[in-house]
Amino acid sequence: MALAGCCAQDVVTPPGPGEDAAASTQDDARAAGDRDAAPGIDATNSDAGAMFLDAMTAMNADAAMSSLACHVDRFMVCEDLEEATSTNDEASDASNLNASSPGCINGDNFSAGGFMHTSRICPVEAADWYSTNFVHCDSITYFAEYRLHPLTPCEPGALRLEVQGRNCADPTVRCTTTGADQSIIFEVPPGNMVGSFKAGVIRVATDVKIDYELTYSVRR
Ligand SMILES: [Ca+2]
Ligand SMILES: [Ca+2]
Repeated sequence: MALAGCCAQDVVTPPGPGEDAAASTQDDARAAGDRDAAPGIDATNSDAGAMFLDAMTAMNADAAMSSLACHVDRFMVCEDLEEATSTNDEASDASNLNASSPGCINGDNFSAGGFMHTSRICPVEAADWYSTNFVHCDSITYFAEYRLHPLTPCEPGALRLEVQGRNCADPTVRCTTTGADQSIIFEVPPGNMVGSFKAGVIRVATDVKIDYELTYSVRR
């Protein structure tokens, strides 16, 4: 017969010489079983394969993450000279960092300025908080910006930059993330007071030691 491939099984063929109906039925059943079994086995292998690949991907991701220089043994010595005698883990204990310009020294006499500070987060620290004095202008709105740049290779999000009282959802505040770098820029409206901003470098990942640069600047 010239039938082959997909359509052969659909043709009812009378038992030929030496064959009987029962044998044909067994063959058909076995063939049907094979047809049913094959996709089932394939699907199982496929699921197992996908799970295996997922597991390998996760393991590779974990391995890649733990191989980053920031991940350390938390019991290892981690020197932080800035906190040798007192900690700055909470906003109330913030280290003071003075900018080269606090905004408007008087009236609307604005000058741009800032600082760059290099420091370290150790595995046992919750955060590093810094306070910076500022002065409002009489009628000028200016911008203040904190930028966090990790110097130690680490996954994005291992640290979080925060400025007390400034909410990223506020239209006068803009928070951006570029790779591991974070920035918070916000408006400083006209006013008649002297105050201080408090910025925190918060440790999010566990068992990390990260050197970083915190940059502050004011501009119009
Ligand atoms: Ca520190
Ligand atoms: Ca600290």
